Amino acid sequence: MIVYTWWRSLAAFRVRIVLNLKGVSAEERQVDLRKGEQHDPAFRAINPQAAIPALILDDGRILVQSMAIMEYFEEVYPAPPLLPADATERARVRALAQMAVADGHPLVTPRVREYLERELGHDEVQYMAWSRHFTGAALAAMEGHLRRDAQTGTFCHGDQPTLADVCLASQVVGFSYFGGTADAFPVVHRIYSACMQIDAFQHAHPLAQPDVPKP
Ligand SMILES: N[C@@H](CCC(=O)N[C@@H](CS)C(=O)NCC(=O)O)C(=O)O
Repeated sequence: MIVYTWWRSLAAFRVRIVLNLKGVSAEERQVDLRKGEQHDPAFRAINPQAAIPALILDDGRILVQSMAIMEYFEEVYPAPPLLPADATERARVRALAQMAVADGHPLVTPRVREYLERELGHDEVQYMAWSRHFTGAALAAMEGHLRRDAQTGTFCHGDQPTLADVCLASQVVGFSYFGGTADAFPVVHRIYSACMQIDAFQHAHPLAQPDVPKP
């Protein structure tokens, strides 16, 4: 199995966490988004969307989109479960996950940055403000639900990590990229701290990756 990843990618971070939680190993291939390697024809043949993560299974089939990949691992490697058994509870976990994956993260990807800068003339300061705003808005939404709901425990849903925690962790790290700190969101912050006690999360963290630029 081959996973296309890059140290700073939030979507790849999510997939790394799930691989670690499930105890599944995959060969990692780096796609440097800063260098635009996602646009290389060889990579576009793997993912025509020009985005990571992408996963090549041992039989050659290709999976893309972090949620689809994570749910694939959940189905194929059920232990430990990252989704609740009950359908209504699963919907809650998926909803929390999507606040990060579907609503927050897509607005701060390199392709959005390129458009803002090239087409709309935004500068670095404006881009950072945009990204902080939308990343924070997703965290604020998660905070509201986590604070209100009785199912919130040590983690987003009870006392074991689920896909909601994986996505929360990626969103918190994304917020830090843009100068935000999760202590503005106390429940999110508490849950993020609990996640980061777990090796699977720690080892997947962007700053723990071998391709992180040396200072
Ligand atoms: N919704 C997708 C997002 C994938 C995505 O946009 N990945 C970013 C890195 S975190 C990327 O490769 N972006 C390339 C670009 O924007 O040019 C997922 O969750 O997998």
